[in-house]
Amino acid sequence: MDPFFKQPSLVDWLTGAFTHHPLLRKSTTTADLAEIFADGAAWQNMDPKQVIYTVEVLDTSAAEGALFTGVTHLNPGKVGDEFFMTRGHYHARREQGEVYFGLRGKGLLLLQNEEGGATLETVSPGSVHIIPGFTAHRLINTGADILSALAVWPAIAGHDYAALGQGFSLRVKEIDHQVKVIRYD
Ligand code: PAN
Ligand code: ZN
Repeated sequence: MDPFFKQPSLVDWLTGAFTHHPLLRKSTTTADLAEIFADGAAWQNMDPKQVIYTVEVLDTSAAEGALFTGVTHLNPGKVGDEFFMTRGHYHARREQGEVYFGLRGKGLLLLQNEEGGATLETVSPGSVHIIPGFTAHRLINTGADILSALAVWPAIAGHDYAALGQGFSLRVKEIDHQVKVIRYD
Protein backbone atom coordinates (compact mmCIF):
# COMPACT_ATOMS: atom_id res chain seq x y z
CA MET A 1 0.00 0.00 0.00
CA ASP A 2 1.19 3.52 -0.81
CA PRO A 3 2.83 4.91 2.36
CA PHE A 4 0.85 8.15 2.07
CA PHE A 5 -2.45 6.35 2.58
CA LYS A 6 -3.81 5.47 6.00
CA GLN A 7 -6.79 3.18 6.47
CA PRO A 8 -9.56 5.26 8.08
CA SER A 9 -12.13 3.97 10.53
CA LEU A 10 -15.47 3.12 8.93
CA VAL A 11 -18.89 3.51 10.45
CA ASP A 12 -21.94 1.80 8.99
CA TRP A 13 -24.44 4.69 8.97
CA LEU A 14 -27.38 2.28 9.13
CA THR A 15 -26.28 0.46 12.28
CA GLY A 16 -23.52 2.54 13.87
CA ALA A 17 -21.09 -0.40 13.71
CA PHE A 18 -17.42 0.64 13.57
CA THR A 19 -14.72 -1.23 11.70
CA HIS A 20 -11.02 -0.76 11.02
CA HIS A 21 -10.02 0.78 14.31
CA PRO A 22 -9.30 -0.36 17.87
CA LEU A 23 -12.42 0.17 19.95
CA LEU A 24 -13.19 0.61 23.61
CA ARG A 25 -16.54 -0.97 24.49
CA LYS A 26 -18.62 -0.58 27.63
CA SER A 27 -22.00 -2.12 28.38
CA THR A 28 -24.28 -0.74 31.07
CA THR A 29 -26.70 -3.18 32.71
CA THR A 30 -29.83 -2.81 34.81
CA ALA A 31 -27.69 -3.36 37.93
CA ASP A 32 -25.50 -0.38 36.99
CA LEU A 33 -28.52 1.92 36.87
CA ALA A 34 -29.71 1.86 40.49
CA GLU A 35 -31.83 4.89 41.42
CA ILE A 36 -31.99 6.08 37.81
CA PHE A 37 -35.54 4.99 36.98
CA ALA A 38 -38.57 6.26 38.89
CA ASP A 39 -40.09 2.83 39.58
CA GLY A 40 -37.62 1.18 41.99
CA ALA A 41 -39.81 -1.93 42.43
CA ALA A 42 -39.99 -2.53 38.66
CA TRP A 43 -36.20 -2.04 38.44
CA GLN A 44 -35.67 -4.58 41.25
CA ASN A 45 -37.71 -7.19 39.36
CA MET A 46 -35.55 -7.01 36.25
CA ASP A 47 -32.59 -9.22 35.35
CA PRO A 48 -29.62 -7.29 36.81
CA LYS A 49 -27.44 -8.54 33.95
CA GLN A 50 -29.71 -7.23 31.20
CA VAL A 51 -27.77 -4.83 28.97
CA ILE A 52 -29.56 -1.50 28.64
CA TYR A 53 -26.95 0.19 26.42
CA THR A 54 -23.51 -0.30 24.91
CA VAL A 55 -21.06 2.44 23.97
CA GLU A 56 -18.24 1.88 21.47
CA VAL A 57 -15.55 4.55 21.32
CA LEU A 58 -12.65 4.74 18.87
CA ASP A 59 -9.44 4.29 20.85
CA THR A 60 -7.81 7.55 19.83
CA SER A 61 -5.67 10.24 21.45
CA ALA A 62 -6.90 11.73 24.74
CA ALA A 63 -4.58 14.73 24.47
CA GLU A 64 -5.86 18.27 25.01
CA GLY A 65 -7.46 19.38 21.74
CA ALA A 66 -8.21 15.83 20.59
CA LEU A 67 -11.78 14.64 19.95
CA PHE A 68 -13.40 11.33 20.92
CA THR A 69 -15.86 9.60 18.57
CA GLY A 70 -18.30 7.02 19.87
CA VAL A 71 -21.61 5.33 19.17
CA THR A 72 -24.26 4.60 21.81
CA HIS A 73 -26.60 1.66 21.13
CA LEU A 74 -29.59 1.99 23.49
CA ASN A 75 -31.90 -1.02 23.61
CA PRO A 76 -35.68 -0.66 23.46
CA GLY A 77 -37.61 -1.36 26.63
CA LYS A 78 -39.05 0.11 29.80
CA VAL A 79 -38.56 -0.04 33.53
CA GLY A 80 -42.18 0.01 34.70
CA ASP A 81 -43.67 2.58 32.33
CA GLU A 82 -40.45 4.59 31.85
CA PHE A 83 -38.47 4.15 28.64
CA PHE A 84 -34.88 2.86 28.73
CA MET A 85 -32.38 5.71 28.85
CA THR A 86 -28.72 6.42 29.43
CA ARG A 87 -27.52 7.54 32.87
CA GLY A 88 -26.88 11.06 31.57
CA HIS A 89 -24.19 13.48 32.63
CA TYR A 90 -22.63 16.92 32.63
CA HIS A 91 -19.12 17.11 31.32
CA ALA A 92 -16.55 17.41 34.10
CA ARG A 93 -15.24 20.38 32.15
CA ARG A 94 -18.63 22.09 32.13
CA GLU A 95 -17.89 24.47 29.27
CA GLN A 96 -17.22 21.63 26.81
CA GLY A 97 -19.96 20.79 24.30
CA GLU A 98 -20.67 17.76 22.13
CA VAL A 99 -22.47 16.83 18.91
CA TYR A 100 -24.83 13.84 18.59
CA PHE A 101 -26.05 12.43 15.26
CA GLY A 102 -29.05 10.08 15.11
CA LEU A 103 -28.28 6.91 13.12
CA ARG A 104 -31.13 4.44 13.67
CA GLY A 105 -34.21 4.00 15.78
CA LYS A 106 -36.37 6.61 17.41
CA GLY A 107 -35.92 8.50 20.62
CA LEU A 108 -35.29 11.71 22.47
CA LEU A 109 -32.28 13.67 23.63
CA LEU A 110 -32.96 15.30 26.99
CA LEU A 111 -30.92 18.44 27.64
CA GLN A 112 -30.86 20.26 30.97
CA ASN A 113 -29.00 23.40 31.93
CA GLU A 114 -27.66 24.29 35.35
CA GLU A 115 -30.77 26.33 36.18
CA GLY A 116 -32.90 23.20 35.70
CA GLY A 117 -34.32 24.27 32.32
CA ALA A 118 -34.96 21.13 30.27
CA THR A 119 -35.69 20.54 26.58
CA LEU A 120 -36.22 17.45 24.44
CA GLU A 121 -35.04 16.95 20.85
CA THR A 122 -36.33 14.15 18.61
CA VAL A 123 -33.57 11.72 17.63
CA SER A 124 -34.00 9.97 14.27
CA PRO A 125 -31.71 8.82 11.45
CA GLY A 126 -29.87 11.94 10.26
CA SER A 127 -30.80 14.23 13.16
CA VAL A 128 -28.02 16.55 14.35
CA HIS A 129 -27.91 17.72 17.97
CA ILE A 130 -25.63 20.49 19.19
CA ILE A 131 -25.15 20.09 22.93
CA PRO A 132 -23.80 23.34 24.35
CA GLY A 133 -21.44 23.54 27.30
CA PHE A 134 -22.96 23.59 30.80
CA THR A 135 -25.71 21.21 29.63
CA ALA A 136 -26.45 17.72 30.95
CA HIS A 137 -27.55 15.20 28.32
CA ARG A 138 -29.32 11.83 28.22
CA LEU A 139 -30.66 9.62 25.41
CA ILE A 140 -34.11 8.00 25.75
CA ASN A 141 -35.34 5.19 23.48
CA THR A 142 -39.07 5.66 22.80
CA GLY A 143 -39.15 3.20 19.88
CA ALA A 144 -39.41 -0.55 19.38
CA ASP A 145 -35.88 -0.95 17.93
CA ILE A 146 -32.33 -0.15 19.02
CA LEU A 147 -31.60 3.59 19.13
CA SER A 148 -28.07 4.32 17.88
CA ALA A 149 -26.42 7.73 17.93
CA LEU A 150 -22.93 8.84 16.99
CA ALA A 151 -21.24 11.39 19.25
CA VAL A 152 -18.13 13.55 18.98
CA TRP A 153 -16.81 15.31 22.07
CA PRO A 154 -13.58 16.86 23.34
CA ALA A 155 -11.25 14.34 24.94
CA ILE A 156 -10.69 16.69 27.86
CA ALA A 157 -14.43 17.02 28.58
CA GLY A 158 -14.70 14.09 31.02
CA HIS A 159 -17.96 12.93 32.60
CA ASP A 160 -19.57 14.12 35.82
CA TYR A 161 -22.33 11.72 36.79
CA ALA A 162 -22.74 12.91 40.37
CA ALA A 163 -23.55 16.56 39.78
CA LEU A 164 -27.11 16.00 38.63
CA GLY A 165 -28.18 15.58 42.25
CA GLN A 166 -31.95 15.12 42.06
CA GLY A 167 -31.56 13.99 38.46
CA PHE A 168 -33.23 15.39 35.39
CA SER A 169 -36.48 17.30 35.84
CA LEU A 170 -38.26 15.46 32.98
CA ARG A 171 -39.17 11.78 32.73
CA VAL A 172 -40.48 10.11 29.59
CA LYS A 173 -43.04 7.34 30.03
CA GLU A 174 -45.48 5.27 28.03
CA ILE A 175 -48.97 5.94 29.30
CA ASP A 176 -52.03 4.57 27.43
CA HIS A 177 -49.71 3.56 24.55
CA GLN A 178 -48.52 7.14 24.15
CA VAL A 179 -45.21 8.84 24.86
CA LYS A 180 -45.78 11.23 27.75
CA VAL A 181 -43.37 13.73 29.25
CA ILE A 182 -43.72 14.29 32.98
CA ARG A 183 -42.14 17.21 34.81
CA TYR A 184 -40.79 16.74 38.35
CA ASP A 185 -40.01 19.91 40.29
C1 PAN B 1 -21.83 9.74 25.19
C2 PAN B 1 -22.36 9.04 26.45
C3 PAN B 1 -23.10 7.72 26.16
C4 PAN B 1 -23.54 6.98 27.43
O1 PAN B 1 -20.79 9.02 24.60
O2 PAN B 1 -21.28 8.81 27.33
O3 PAN B 1 -24.27 8.04 25.43
O4 PAN B 1 -24.19 7.81 28.33
P1 PAN B 1 -23.69 7.98 29.83
O5 PAN B 1 -22.22 8.38 29.72
O6 PAN B 1 -24.51 9.09 30.39
O7 PAN B 1 -23.83 6.67 30.51
C5 PAN B 1 -21.39 11.14 25.65
O8 PAN B 1 -22.23 11.96 25.91
N1 PAN B 1 -20.09 11.37 25.85
O9 PAN B 1 -19.69 12.57 26.32
ZN1 ZN C 1 -21.33 13.77 26.90
